[in-house]
Amino acid sequence: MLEANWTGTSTVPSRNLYPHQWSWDSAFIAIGLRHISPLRAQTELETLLAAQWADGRLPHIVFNPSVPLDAYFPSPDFWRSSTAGRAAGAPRTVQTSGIVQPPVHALAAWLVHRADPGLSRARGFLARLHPRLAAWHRYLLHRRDLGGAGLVSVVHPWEQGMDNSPCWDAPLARITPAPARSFRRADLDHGAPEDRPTDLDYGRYVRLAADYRDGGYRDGAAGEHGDGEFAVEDPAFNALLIASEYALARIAEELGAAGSARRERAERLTATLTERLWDAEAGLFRCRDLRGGDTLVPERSVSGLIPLLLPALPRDIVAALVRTLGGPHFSLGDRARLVPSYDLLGEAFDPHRYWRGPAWFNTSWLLERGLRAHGEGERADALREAVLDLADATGFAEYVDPYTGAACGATGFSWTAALALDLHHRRPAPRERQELDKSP
Ligand code: 9WN
Repeated sequence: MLEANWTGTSTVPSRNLYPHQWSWDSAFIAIGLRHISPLRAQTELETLLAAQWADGRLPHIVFNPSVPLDAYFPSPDFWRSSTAGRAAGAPRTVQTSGIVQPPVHALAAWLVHRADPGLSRARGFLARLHPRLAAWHRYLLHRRDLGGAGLVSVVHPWEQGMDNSPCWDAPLARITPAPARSFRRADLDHGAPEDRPTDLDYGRYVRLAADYRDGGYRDGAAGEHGDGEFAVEDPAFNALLIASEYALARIAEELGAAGSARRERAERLTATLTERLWDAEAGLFRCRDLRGGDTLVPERSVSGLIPLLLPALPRDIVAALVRTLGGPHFSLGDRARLVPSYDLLGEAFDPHRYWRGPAWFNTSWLLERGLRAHGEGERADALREAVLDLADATGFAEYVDPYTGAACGATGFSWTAALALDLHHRRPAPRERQELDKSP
């Protein structure tokens, strides 16, 4: 499947629905590819990073010029990166979007390096990527600290990656939608309308992206507040940045430089994340809506569990997150087969609609890692096996109904295949498994 989705320099998330290169998809894809072709995994990340803007931003889509313009909306002629993004340093030769996606890349680069350090050193993989990854983190930490407290804000729901989450309902309600006749959606050619975002939400996505573009993709200068109408501090986005800061520390050390400043920053950011987004009563992290009176969004999303990844999280928070994961709102190991994207008891819950309840494989992969990192081996094993079973049973579906495991969205979805491959390779060998099964 990854072979079928490979274009020669990168992997499309899905042949029909997403025919270009996506930023966080490529990071997850590289994490799987490293087990079968470390060279291809390195190339995947190199292709993405070659489209980086001079201000450090890593665009969420890198367009393939041989794909027809109407195959995906918003297409290159909407983003107009090389003209509208000129002042922000958009590349001239490749067309990209102007927004970003979660920074999983340094983590991916480190894991890819570890799969074949000899090849990586011989090709100068980390030496070439390190300055670009450092600039990417600098962009986020300096240009996107819109709340002024140290955390990064997303300025569009597509940036956070869970596009249609109920967490965006309140912040999006303030945005005047672009008129429906001013654009044509391409996603409905391939996806069922009842599974995809509504036209009204699409109109708002388009308005936000067009306003950002028309402002030259400018962000608030350091220390100033950006003036966009949508600015949210999201727990998963920031947790992934922190996890990638730890990875950058190890990358720096591998290259003979010091990593301690990055590790300290990762710890400081973990403390800030906890101060600003932790909700002890609910037992999970919340989104902070900067333009909505700087308040916490009262929705429970899988995003609020992802900080479980972080090694410096206080023990009581780890314990609370593990309880929330298995409790009535997410019900992992009980009613839910994989981690639902949104609160099973939430008013907006829908088992099939995009990011409003169904389970995605990347979030379960991240939580598997988090559980394992905090000594929850049995729960991590059970989640790993559930990911492997459902990836296989659904033909590598984009996402699944959290209760039944039925396939939804695209089939042949690259990160599902890649992350299943990664978990498969990290499974203990059969004899070790038998020993474990026998142990009391
Ligand atoms: C917009 C590619 C991307 C994923 C996102 C997922 C979806 C795009 C869309 O597909 O977003 O970027 O058109 O809905 O929500 O997480 O990266 O797989």
